[in-house]
Amino acid sequence: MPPVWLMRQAGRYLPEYRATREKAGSFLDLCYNPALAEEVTLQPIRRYGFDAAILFSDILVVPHGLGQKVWFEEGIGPLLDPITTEAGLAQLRPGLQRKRLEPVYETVSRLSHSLPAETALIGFAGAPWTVATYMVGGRSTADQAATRAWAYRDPAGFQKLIDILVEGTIDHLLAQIEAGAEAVQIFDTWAGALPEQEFARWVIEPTRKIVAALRASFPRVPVIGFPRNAGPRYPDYVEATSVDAVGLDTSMPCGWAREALGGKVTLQGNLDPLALVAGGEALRGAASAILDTMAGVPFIFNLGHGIVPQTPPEHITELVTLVREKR
Ligand code: 1CP
Repeated sequence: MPPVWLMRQAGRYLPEYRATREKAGSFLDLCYNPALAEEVTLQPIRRYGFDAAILFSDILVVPHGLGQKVWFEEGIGPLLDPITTEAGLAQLRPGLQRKRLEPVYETVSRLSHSLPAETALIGFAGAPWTVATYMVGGRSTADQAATRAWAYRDPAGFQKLIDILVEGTIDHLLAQIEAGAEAVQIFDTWAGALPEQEFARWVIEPTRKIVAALRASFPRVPVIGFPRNAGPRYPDYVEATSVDAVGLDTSMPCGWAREALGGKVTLQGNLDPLALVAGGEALRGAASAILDTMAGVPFIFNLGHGIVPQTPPEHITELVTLVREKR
């Protein structure tokens, strides 16, 4: 009987999201408007009755809260004033400016009252490595080259950026939990870009520190890790970080994940977002295969990455019905 929610379940595929987004002005204005951010978090819950709501925000509010210039350009995505050397870290303030992010925590607090009692509220942050790729690259990059190059050229300098992000991320997640988040997810979208040694240093170690700090204050709040495209390194990640649950990306064979991790950690995933776009037999076949493979181990049905804007909203109704009929 798996619970179901979907990554990027609030977003541009929903007409009601597009309408609210227009009202808000810029994307960051929406993230920092508690009434409107609450509204877009609730929209997919009203439509589909998912078992969990994920806070509407973005991973890039953390660099913004650290003082970096961040803005969103229509058709491009996030843009940042890049930091590419240790000297560039002087742009940042000494710690997370909670004041700047106060509207985000107010959104969480509102949601903890407005969500139905049976709907879990998930807070989130980007993992330090993934957030660093945007801070250093200045935007979304295909291969995270500038960030990987800095990490090789000057590991001690790059470590300082990661340390700032570890502290800021702990602070940001603690504030969300204090405001009412019942679980948190750490998104490491670009984890798969790193070779083994680098993966241990820049993906596993920072995440381990974050999980340990959260657990010290809130031992019962589950932490979901999402080391996207980490492939055969998933078991090391799970073991070393001690996350409670792990999000499987689309490329991960469910049978392999079940064999390696089933029962040790809750598994979450991993329908291809494009199967959701296609709908029909492709969707039913792919979703059923996942549900059949994961039957009997702790499992949360989700996508292997986020919903894409061209997804027909009615395909999600079909998916949720299918997951629930399997119960
Ligand atoms: O114009 C719009 O409305 C912007 C689209 C959009 C949305 C809906 C962006 C810009 N961010 C979001 C919200 C968002 N982002 C959520 C809200 C909750 C939900 O899931 O419904 C979450 C959890 C995120 C997380 C996020 N932002 C990640 C990690 C997860 C992932 O998808 O890999 C990343 C990498 C970002 C950065 C980001 N924000 C937005 C864009 C276009 C990007 C760049 C993505 C890229 O590099 O391809």
